[in-house]
Amino acid sequence: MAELEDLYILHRLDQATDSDVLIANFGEKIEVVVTSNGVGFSRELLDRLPNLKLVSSQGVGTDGLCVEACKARGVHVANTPDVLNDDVADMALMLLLATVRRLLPGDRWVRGGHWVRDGMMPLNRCVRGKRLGIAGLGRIGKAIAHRAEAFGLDIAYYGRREQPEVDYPWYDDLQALAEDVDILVVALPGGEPTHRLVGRSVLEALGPDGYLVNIGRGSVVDEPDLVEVLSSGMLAGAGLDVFADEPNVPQALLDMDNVVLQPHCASGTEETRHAMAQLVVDNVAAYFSGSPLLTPV
Ligand code: 8YV
Repeated sequence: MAELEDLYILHRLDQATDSDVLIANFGEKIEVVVTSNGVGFSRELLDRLPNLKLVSSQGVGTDGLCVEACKARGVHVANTPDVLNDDVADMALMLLLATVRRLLPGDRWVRGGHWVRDGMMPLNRCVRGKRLGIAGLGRIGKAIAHRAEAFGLDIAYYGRREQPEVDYPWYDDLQALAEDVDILVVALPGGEPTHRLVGRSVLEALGPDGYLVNIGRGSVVDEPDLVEVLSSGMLAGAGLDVFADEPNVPQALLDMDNVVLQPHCASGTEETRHAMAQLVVDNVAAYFSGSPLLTPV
């Protein structure tokens, strides 16, 4: 924000007491919009900014942005890929290990005095040798696979296309992948093509000894189905950083001991959020200097 404030005339929609008045007064002047995928950029707002040239958005996801409508009008869109791959992949492995090895119940066992009163806590499950399915082997999916190899997991992936340079087995059918693996990590983007792709049939295919980890988008998982399979013991556990209706998480998930929850913070380290913010600003600078965007969508 300091860099933007220094270099440009900003009209802050996020601070406006009346956003309609702000848009009515300045809408015609706006050349660049800075936003995040979480805040989003709607078709409605696009229609009110007749001279817009660029939307520079923080986040790799573009499901909150009206990308097609922008492109149709010749408005460029930039996002912030790559700089967050490592943090998001770390979160995936952290959730996977925390869920399967029951990190939080272990922590509570110590704090609650059970160790002293009841002795060792019940045994949990081993990660090494388990089969891991990665739904979405993009840049983040590959960073997850790289880490998972070090933990001795046996990897396969689901995606629309086979990647010939990748050695892991490819599945074009998510349910078939779920049938063959013990743990499914969702690293798919949000949006219409992936909406509720992970529903009851996929979750049941993972089975009562199976685990789900989601660091992609909450919209990819059918959340009521997930609650049902977890409640009925048809799935062993889940590690979730993203949800269908953030920041609201179903009470049933909050009450479950076999679920690890995070507040959509996989990229939420100071270093990575700084790198993402810098990329947002650098894309704006590239536009104003007439250079190609660094990370166009
Ligand atoms: C951010 C994300 O938390 O990059 C993404 O798509 O989901 C996260 O890194 C989100 O963009 C909010 O800024």
